[in-house]
Amino acid sequence: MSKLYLPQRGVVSLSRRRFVQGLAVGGALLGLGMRPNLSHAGRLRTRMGPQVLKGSRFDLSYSPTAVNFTGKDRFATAINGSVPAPVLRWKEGDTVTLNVTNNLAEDTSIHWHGIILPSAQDGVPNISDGFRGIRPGETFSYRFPVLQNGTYWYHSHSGFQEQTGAYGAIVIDPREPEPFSYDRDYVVVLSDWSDEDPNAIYAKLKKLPTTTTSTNARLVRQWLRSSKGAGADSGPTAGCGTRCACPTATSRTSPVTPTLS
Ligand SMILES: [Cu+2]
Repeated sequence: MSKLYLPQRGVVSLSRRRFVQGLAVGGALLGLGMRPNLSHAGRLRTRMGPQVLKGSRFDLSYSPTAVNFTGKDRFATAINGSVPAPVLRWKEGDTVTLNVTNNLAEDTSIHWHGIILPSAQDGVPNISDGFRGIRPGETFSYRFPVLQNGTYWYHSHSGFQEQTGAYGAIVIDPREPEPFSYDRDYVVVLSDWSDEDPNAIYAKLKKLPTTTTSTNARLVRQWLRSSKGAGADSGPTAGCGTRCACPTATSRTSPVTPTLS
């Protein structure tokens, strides 16, 4: 289910009606795949998209939060009760402090995607210098200078927490004012949602025959054969897209871009 978020205007998507319906969810939420720590469980707080938090000190907290995007009650991994997580607005040249509290029943983390920072602050458990993740009940303080400007995002780097809602946008205002004027600044976050346990989805992905090297190699050979007759501009998608005569590709529900991985 695709969702489009405009933080200052609310949720705009095909699922809007159901999303808004879902915000009224409460009460019994049983049989869910995420096994949330119910003592910290909350309800999705934002009706109008995520909050925008501004400044140099931020308090972020993870908690399982009741959502209903599709008509089914589920738990998401929310940050400050919000999916997507709050938009963080930083200023180039500032030093930011981000206190991240873990109210989940499992370890968590935040990775600052695309941000130039010391390795110890990068937030990838067991890869970032000395960072082992944030244990349940703990608060970890990230602190680093903001050396760039632009639009980025942040997300959990633990388990499937990102897939279940733990992601948000970062907007870094430049040190010098922009050389153009505008009336309003919008941040668009695109994501998708499945009611299915992401572990179950992952297990199935690993079993799809298309993920095997031999199948991919066969697709590449088919594409090479078909692209010979289709002209030099044909790429893999053009060769195996919706109008492709390739029997393997036409039996699929979406265009296939063969990769050897
Ligand atoms: Cu990332």
